[in-house]
Amino acid sequence: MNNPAPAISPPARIGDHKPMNQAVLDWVHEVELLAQPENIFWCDGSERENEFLIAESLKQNVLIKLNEKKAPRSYLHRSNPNDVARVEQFTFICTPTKAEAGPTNNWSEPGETYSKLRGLLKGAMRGRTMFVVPYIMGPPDSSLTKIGFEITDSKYVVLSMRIMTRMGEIAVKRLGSDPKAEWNRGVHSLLDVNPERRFICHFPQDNTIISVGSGYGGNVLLSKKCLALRIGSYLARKQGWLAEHMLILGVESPAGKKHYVAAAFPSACGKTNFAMLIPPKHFAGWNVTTVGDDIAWMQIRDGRLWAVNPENGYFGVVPGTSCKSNPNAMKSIERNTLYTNVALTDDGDVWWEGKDGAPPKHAIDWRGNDWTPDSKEKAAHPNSRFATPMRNNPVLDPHVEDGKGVPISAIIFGGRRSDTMPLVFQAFDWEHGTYIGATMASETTAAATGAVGKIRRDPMAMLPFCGYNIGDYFRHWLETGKRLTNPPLIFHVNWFRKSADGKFLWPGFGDNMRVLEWIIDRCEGRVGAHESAIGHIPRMQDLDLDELTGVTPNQMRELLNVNAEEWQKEILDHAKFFESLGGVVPPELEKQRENLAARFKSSTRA
Ligand code: GTP
Ligand code: SPV
Ligand code: MN
Repeated sequence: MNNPAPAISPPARIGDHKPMNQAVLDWVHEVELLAQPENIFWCDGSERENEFLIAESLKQNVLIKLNEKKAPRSYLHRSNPNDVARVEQFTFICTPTKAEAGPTNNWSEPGETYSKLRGLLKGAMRGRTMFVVPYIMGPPDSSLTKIGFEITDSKYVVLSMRIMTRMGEIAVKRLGSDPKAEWNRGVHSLLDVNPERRFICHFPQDNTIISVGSGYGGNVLLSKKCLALRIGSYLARKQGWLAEHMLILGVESPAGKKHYVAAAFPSACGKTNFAMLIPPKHFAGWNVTTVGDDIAWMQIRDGRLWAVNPENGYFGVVPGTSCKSNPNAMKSIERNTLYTNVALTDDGDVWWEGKDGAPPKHAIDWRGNDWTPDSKEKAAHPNSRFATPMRNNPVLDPHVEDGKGVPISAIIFGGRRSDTMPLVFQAFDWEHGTYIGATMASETTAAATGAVGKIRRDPMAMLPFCGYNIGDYFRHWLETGKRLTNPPLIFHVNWFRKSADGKFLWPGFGDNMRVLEWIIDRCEGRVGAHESAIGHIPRMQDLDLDELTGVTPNQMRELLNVNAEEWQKEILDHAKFFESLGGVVPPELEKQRENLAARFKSSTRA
């Protein structure tokens, strides 16, 4: 459990890698005076340091070593049961005015928030080691790449940051000694891991993040949602680029033509799986490669959008991962993997619901209790995760380190919708695509605390991650479109439509290649579609459905159907959502809704 562990004393030369930059030194000193740690550990990201920290973590029960034969160099961490997911209700954007944070964010006044956090951090690291973790987000030679420093009192955070970011010496070198250089300040303390003292606060104007009271994932790996998305989106608007909650994949046709696609699905809605897709047998010669599985930073060059993955590893949902659903993920997590909140088998291996083979007769569940197949509780937490280096991925794209990024041919939005949304449709143009993204909705998942399965609007899958006013974010999308002479085509997909008896209509996973092929063919202008009120939809004959099993022609019609009644409700709900944002939505998008409603009227008349 990530309860506070005592300070550690490293051997000489480990933990003394101080940067030259006076601004960093001053800031670390300031936090030291406040938090009063027993000692300071300056990380360099070396193998030697990593081995030392793993050994300490094993001694202090922060990690459990897994069976070296079954899961080489892999470890299990159990987080506090009160701390197993992102906490949106405790996440704040602290801009000078509430209007800058906008209607979708929790806002709190920066001055008051700093004082409250200072109060909580006062003496918080007494008896503990304070780690300073330098890291960069993005390939080393990208102009988009950002530098961050995270101070933390959690070894689990340090070990995870080493997987998830390019950590250590590389960041210190890149920063250099210029006291005015741009870098992100991140302060994290576990405190006493109590939800009553759990706050994830962002100060975009100061490029600062302070996170207290949690030891889990997106709350504490400050590189990820906090920097790469919340602060990132704020910087992106200011600097004219896009920071998005999107996977990036490469897809190569048998003829050898390659496209890159970025896709925004909300948390636990299929990004990692789509990014590692293995095409079905029928698609021999097609190849899908992964650039990123969660976050895309995109800039305009030559009138096109070019994307880089700022991360260095995958923090993926474990349950449901199997050799059937995602063989590439299974290969990626065979070794060097840090698991959080999965079950431990009696032979020191990991197990979770949905893993291949029969469940173990006995295991220790994610809380550390005995578990058998008869137990009522799940063995692995539904939001249990793996952290694994992206270099483990057998289908890692060769351009993942390319600083100029990969050119994006298509952007896909998608969500978990049991009705209304067809399998796939294409926007008429960028502005219409922006509307589709702005109004997308999805069922909530276990990735955040709170109810699961509740439909909510989640614009561009960024509802929990947009670090400024959502109206300005929509405006930024519209303006970006105007600067693109060769914009990506925009699509919407739904792998999760259900039949009347509550079963998924679409097999998903590898078979999503059938939809991806149509998308690529649309980009190349060589496949047809039906022009419906909501956009271009493939007719049955436009999709390659050969050798598709388990979907009847009737089910296929249902998957592609636009039900006018459901869409009347949907459009009303778009209107309600825009209204709830209190007047920040750009008029172009209001107009898009009117056009959509009008297209339905004229199609029923026709
Ligand atoms: P975050 O890491 O939270 O951002 O999640 P993600 O968007 O990367 O989602 P991920 O790929 O991990 O999938 C989440 C859940 O959706 C898993 O339980 C998957 O098994 C399931 N899933 C993914 N793709 C499909 C699909 O095509 N069809 C169905 N039915 N389920 C899917
Ligand atoms: C998400 O919730 O979208 C995640 C997991 O990718 S976390 O890093 O915890 O935010
Ligand atoms: Mn995510």
